[in-house]
Amino acid sequence: MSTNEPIIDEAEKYDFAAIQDRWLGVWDELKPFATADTPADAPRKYVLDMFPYPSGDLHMGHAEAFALGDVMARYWRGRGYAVMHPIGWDSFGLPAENAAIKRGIDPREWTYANIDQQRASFRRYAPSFDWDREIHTSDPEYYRWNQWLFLKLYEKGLAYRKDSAVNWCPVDQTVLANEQVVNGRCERCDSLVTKKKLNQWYFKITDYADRLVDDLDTLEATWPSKVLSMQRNWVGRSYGADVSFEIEGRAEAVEVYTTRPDTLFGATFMVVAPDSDLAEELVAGASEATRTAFAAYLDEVKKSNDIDRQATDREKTGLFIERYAINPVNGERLPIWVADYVLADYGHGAIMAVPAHDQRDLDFARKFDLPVRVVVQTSPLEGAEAVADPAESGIALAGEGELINSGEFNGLPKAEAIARVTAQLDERGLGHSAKNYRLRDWLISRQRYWGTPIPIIHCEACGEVPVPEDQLPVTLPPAEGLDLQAKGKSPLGAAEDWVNVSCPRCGGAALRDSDTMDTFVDSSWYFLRFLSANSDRVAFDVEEAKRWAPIDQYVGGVEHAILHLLYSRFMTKVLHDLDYVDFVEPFTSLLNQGMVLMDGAKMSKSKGNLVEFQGELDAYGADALRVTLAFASPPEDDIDWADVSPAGAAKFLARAWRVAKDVATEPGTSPEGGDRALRRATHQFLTDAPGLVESYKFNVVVARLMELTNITRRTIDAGAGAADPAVREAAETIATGLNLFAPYASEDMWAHLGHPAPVALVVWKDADPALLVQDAVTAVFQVNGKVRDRAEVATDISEAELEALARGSEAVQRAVGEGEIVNVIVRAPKLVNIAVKPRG
Ligand code: ANZ
Ligand code: ZN
Repeated sequence: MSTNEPIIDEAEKYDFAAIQDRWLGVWDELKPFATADTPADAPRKYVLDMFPYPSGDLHMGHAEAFALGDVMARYWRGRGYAVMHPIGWDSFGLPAENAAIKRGIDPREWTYANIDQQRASFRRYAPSFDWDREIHTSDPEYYRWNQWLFLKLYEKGLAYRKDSAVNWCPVDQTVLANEQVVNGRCERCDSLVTKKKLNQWYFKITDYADRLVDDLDTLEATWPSKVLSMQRNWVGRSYGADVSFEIEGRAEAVEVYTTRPDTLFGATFMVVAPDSDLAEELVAGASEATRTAFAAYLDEVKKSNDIDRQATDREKTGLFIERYAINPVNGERLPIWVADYVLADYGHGAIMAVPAHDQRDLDFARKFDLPVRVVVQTSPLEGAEAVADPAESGIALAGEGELINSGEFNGLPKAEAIARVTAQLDERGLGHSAKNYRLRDWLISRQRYWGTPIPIIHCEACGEVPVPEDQLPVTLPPAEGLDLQAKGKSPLGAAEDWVNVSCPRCGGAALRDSDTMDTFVDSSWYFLRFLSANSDRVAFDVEEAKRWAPIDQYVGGVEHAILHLLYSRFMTKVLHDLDYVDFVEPFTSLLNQGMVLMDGAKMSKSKGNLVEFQGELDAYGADALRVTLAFASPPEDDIDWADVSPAGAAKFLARAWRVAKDVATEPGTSPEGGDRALRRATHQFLTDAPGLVESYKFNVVVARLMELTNITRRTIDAGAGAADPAVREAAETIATGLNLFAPYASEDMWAHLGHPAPVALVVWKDADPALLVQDAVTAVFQVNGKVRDRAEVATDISEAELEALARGSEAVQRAVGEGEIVNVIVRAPKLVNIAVKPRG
């Protein structure tokens, strides 16, 4: 598919490589996108692409994402805005470390070499970045502020340490956040994740759970609805009630959380999470045989993860532990079981089981022969005569209906029953309404080298002591001599000189915390660092944040729909509460671009369908690549590289470029009096393009530019030709419009049109609505030379159309009457004469 031949046009040579060479140096000098001197009162937009991870050179996925983000950045400049469009690298993280281990080099070397390569590729690809704001999260100048942020959260009680059973990847030898466990496997290396008890650092994101859900309402119109629901589901807020159950032989009642207090009369047993403290306590009072069986069961349970445990299609396992709970509404004795489908750290780690109305409880009841009692009368399934008994059918009745077998509550519909049962429990002191969240606190500590050191010192006398702010950054020690693969402990712990310090509080011997931060901390606030990228005084300037933030347009892959966005939203809210920013949501609009596929599949080296970014860039040039990506489909859709034509895009660019080259009028020539039809086409583009860009219909904008180019070419080839002032107006409009997609060709066009660079900062011409009106003339319809009717018609009306209009006129038809039409003369657009002779 690749060819290294330049694109040759018959008449003129459009040589993308020469054009690239011509402008790169000029732009380096001009720095058109620097934002340092933006006037204080300028209208502003902040356009940001999710920053890349330096895993090698840029790939086609980057090519697409950055081309699309650049459309928005360039568009807003064309609309007269000062635009912040920075770039940096998310350069800490495991892959660098693993690559370094494999090659026996320092992770720094690998990381910064990749950054250099990506930077060089970016320069050629020419997104409109403000290069003066480049950041790398692995620079001490950056991660120093991660540490600062950590200390702010620590002061507020939002960063804390606790012992907990964490997800442990046995291959990567590190802790994983719940978010990084996919179907029970490590997100990175795909090995089965196990549980391990460790002392870990957490950020208290659960304090923000409600706001993380509620504030999504403000993004309803500007974020993809899929992302909004992924965010909502991740927080997983549910409403229900906490209900107290007395336990025989125990002083204190046990609380369970249920979203269905209306089904309380249908509870037939209780289930406790086997790995909870409660299970351990209750089982202590059971027989020795049961205690032994429980210990064996617990061992098994510890091997599986939360996701598998909750899978509905999983064979249910469990154990009766010889204890009983009392149902608070009817005094019934409910046997207590332990089973792994109940999780220790959700709700209260214990449930009331209602097998008739909850599928997992039903599966469990059927397996262990426990009673099933229907208490909500649901309607039969479509086509069925009656509701099947769940004990028989194995299908729990989850639907709506009225209560039965529920004493005084019989006859109430579900919603009302939930309210009434809860109110009554409340009155009797046996329950109250409650909320629950799936969201857990954010585990941020990692036992790895290549990350931000946690700025805490552990002193035997003083405990946890924060590193004083003026001693930041706590820089990473050199990797040399450290065992980066230290099993189950932090490599940093072995850096003797680094880890042994004196306590900032008492001066005694103390140890640095040897964990590093999850790299999602780095990316949770980087968009603010860009605003003061070079400051060694502040993480970001509060005034700059007021001026530029929040981000007006965020562009990136849907693979970040949950974690990165959730953490950024959390950090923004924290910074808001600490008075550093005056907004609560960081990204006002979000665009998720699709993927670039090859032959219907995700590209990968192993599949042999990898299209190399550099190869395409060499073959077709940056402009053709960018036009191809924008033109292929709406940005949210996937693009199959097998179906697109960068060569076709290059031809279009050559055509547009030659139009500009052919223009024969001087810069500043007034378009007045130019070809009306061309002027109309130009102003129609200027009218429609803003709405199209702002609704992300980039492919349509490219199509419209192609159309305008063709009309302009036709006008040059006919009539007044290249000297028609409307041709200049059209060519200038094409150049400024094309700049969104093809920075080089448009710059060259602009130069051929006699203007100085950069075209990217030229504000688009205003559309003139008066020019949109089609030119009209009055046509006269005659019958035997006598005027019978008139009509307003377009100047370019065809003869057939005009004749049809005349024949359709009622006045003409009346004049023709019963006569025979013998001749019709049509002079478009002004006249139709119908000759008629009487019949007979
Ligand atoms: C009785 C009941 C009857 C329930 C019914 C549901 C349907 P969400 O919506 O996800 O919050 N549950 C509570 N704690 C649990 C735990 N630690 N492990 C596993 N399951 C737990 O789910 C709340 C429901 O999940 C609760 O409502 C409880 O089952 C179960 F027809 O109580 B329900
Ligand atoms: Zn101390």
